[in-house]
Amino acid sequence: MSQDIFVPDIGDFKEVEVIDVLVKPGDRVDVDTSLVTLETEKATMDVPASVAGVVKSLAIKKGDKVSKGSLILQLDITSVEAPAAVTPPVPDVATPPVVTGTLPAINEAGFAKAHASPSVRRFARELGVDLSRVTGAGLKGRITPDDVKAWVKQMLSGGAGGAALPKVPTVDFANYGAVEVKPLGRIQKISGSRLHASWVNVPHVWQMDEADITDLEAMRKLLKTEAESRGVKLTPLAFIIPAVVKALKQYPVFNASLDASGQNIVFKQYVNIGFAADTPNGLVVPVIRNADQKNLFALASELAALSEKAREGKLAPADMQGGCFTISSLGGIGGSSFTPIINAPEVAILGVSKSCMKPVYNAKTNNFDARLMLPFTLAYDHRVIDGALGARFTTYLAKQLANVTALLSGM
Ligand code: CAO
Repeated sequence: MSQDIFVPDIGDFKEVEVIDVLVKPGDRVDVDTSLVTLETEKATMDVPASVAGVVKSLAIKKGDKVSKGSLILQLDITSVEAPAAVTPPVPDVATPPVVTGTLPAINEAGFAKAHASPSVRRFARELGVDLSRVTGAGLKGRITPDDVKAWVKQMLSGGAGGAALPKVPTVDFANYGAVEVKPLGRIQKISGSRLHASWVNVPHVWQMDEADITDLEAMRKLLKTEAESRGVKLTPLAFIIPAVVKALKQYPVFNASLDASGQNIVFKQYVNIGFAADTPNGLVVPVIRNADQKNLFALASELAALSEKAREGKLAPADMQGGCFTISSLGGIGGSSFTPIINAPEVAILGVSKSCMKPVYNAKTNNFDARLMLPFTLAYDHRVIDGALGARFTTYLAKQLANVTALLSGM
């Protein structure tokens, strides 16, 4: 049986150039194997296979222009046998991990403009190398694989001014019992390198607080029927987003980023909120654009639609771009608090945990009242935001969440 593979939703781009065809007839591909590389004026992107199979025929060639829905190739999906139940070979323990030191975060705009072939771009991505920092020794300054390797070596030896990180010991786990080795998924590789870049480049501070959401929860229950009649599920996140929007408007530096030079703060005049979504393929961050212009039900329905698209692996690159601030909610799962990693170059992220009933002291009655409290943690970039502002932001946010009437009347 054969299946046609088309160009997925690639955002607003049309007539995008195919700069590389990465497979040929007869090649076996797995889910997520990159098939072709497309280049817009802003970035290059790989189109991965959505199913496994053997390439039967190609419908496009290098240099062609394609848009969403263009046929890429035909896959024979019957000839793919179930993977044999064998233990993949354990990597040679003598092989050192490729990158163990600190590399600066990738500047996406600079990376897209770098003069390098798709294979060099892929190589650089795997290593987490920002191509905009690499000097090309090839023809007309083209960056070669050797340039990338030399740059990494220089960085790891502290040649660029920073000392290399100490290495984690390499262990041959197979010496101690049976093991099974599985490669990281495509999304895990991308998010892993981004999270690592943020972890080593951004001085994080975590500010914890909790909000009294007793009235918010009562309102959510009250609006549930209306929401259901509109086909929308109202989860706490739909209320947390507008509260965050208000806090971002009150403290605009949280809705900002450092520019590539690290010398200027870019204040964004729009409010796009990303939210971490847990999917079978890994962590993704879809973005709700112009969240400040959407009401509760619109936010709830966009949340549900984007979450579903994320879980089905159908998010287009544009669905995950342009975020200003991210919310990571583990409230539906559990845990009393956690310390999220900033989705750099954003400067802050909110981690939300599971709400629970707690005794809260009431000074008026000199009693303890049972209140529903929502624990949350704000992580912020200390290069841009000072501690006092961090605490002001969380205090303000808790106030917005506690006063649901005011929160909804402002929408
Ligand atoms: N406290 C208590 N209950 C909560 C809650 C909270 N803070 N947040 C959600 N819930 C409840 C919801 O009300 C819902 O219960 P009901 O069905 O009874 O109403 C249930 O938990 C499930 O909610 P949900 O998780 O499906 O919906 P959501 O809008 O809150 O979240 C999404 C959507 C996509 C954020 C979530 O599904 C998800 O993927 N969370 C994981 C994010 C993640 O992995 N973060 C870590 C990133 S760092 O590695």
